[in-house]
Amino acid sequence: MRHLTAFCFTSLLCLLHGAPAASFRLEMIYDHGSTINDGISPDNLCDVNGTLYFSASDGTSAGDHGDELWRSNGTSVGTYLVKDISPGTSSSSPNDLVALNGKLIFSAVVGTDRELYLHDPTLGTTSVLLDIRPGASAGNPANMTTIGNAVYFRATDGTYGQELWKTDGTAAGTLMVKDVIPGATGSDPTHFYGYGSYVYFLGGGSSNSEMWRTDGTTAGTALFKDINPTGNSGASYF
Ligand SMILES: [Ca+2]
Ligand SMILES: [Ca+2]
Ligand SMILES: [Ca+2]
Repeated sequence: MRHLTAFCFTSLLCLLHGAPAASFRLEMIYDHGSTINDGISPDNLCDVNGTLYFSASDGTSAGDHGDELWRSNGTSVGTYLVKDISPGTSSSSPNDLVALNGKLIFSAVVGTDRELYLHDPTLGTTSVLLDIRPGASAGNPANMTTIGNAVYFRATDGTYGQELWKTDGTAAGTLMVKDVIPGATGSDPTHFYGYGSYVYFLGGGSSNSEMWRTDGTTAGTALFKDINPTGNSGASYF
């Protein structure tokens, strides 16, 4: 059993199946290869209405797909590659997977262009939600956090630097909330946390990193507390 457990964690995708009296059964549901180093290394796990989405690599040899978006319903037959976003052995390296109203939002990279993606399980589609930084340059969306009916994150459109963005899962509803530091310098918001009617986060940029909050509007985004008036408080992990 110890051998099986170690093998599972290093080489296979495993799920814990619930059983009465708080006991669990560890079961192998997917086996990509016969050697212990031939694992798919699932990461970035995210539950969307009972389906587990994750990033994994089936290898980089001819016929493999690299690190791409996978899904599992807890069965072997229901565990498979969702889409080879970066075609062939190159990796799209899906990251920051979050669920929003039954859909999956994440970032992926093709070439050097990491952008915001949407997977719709109902339609079976996986595509760029918005090319935040138009063209081949990367918008680099990151720190995606679902709060209510929106996902908050940071990104750059190439003009305003890394600033606060949000999306409702539509292209039209994906927008920069506020250019906190006017112009090309980014305020680099992180650590989004919903509380009451607001989203609290660490923002303000590298020279004045403090506790901010937003109600999702430009006018409603402001410094909440200047904890260290002479420097960075670095307020985080709310
Ligand atoms: Ca690929
Ligand atoms: Ca782009
Ligand atoms: Ca800016």
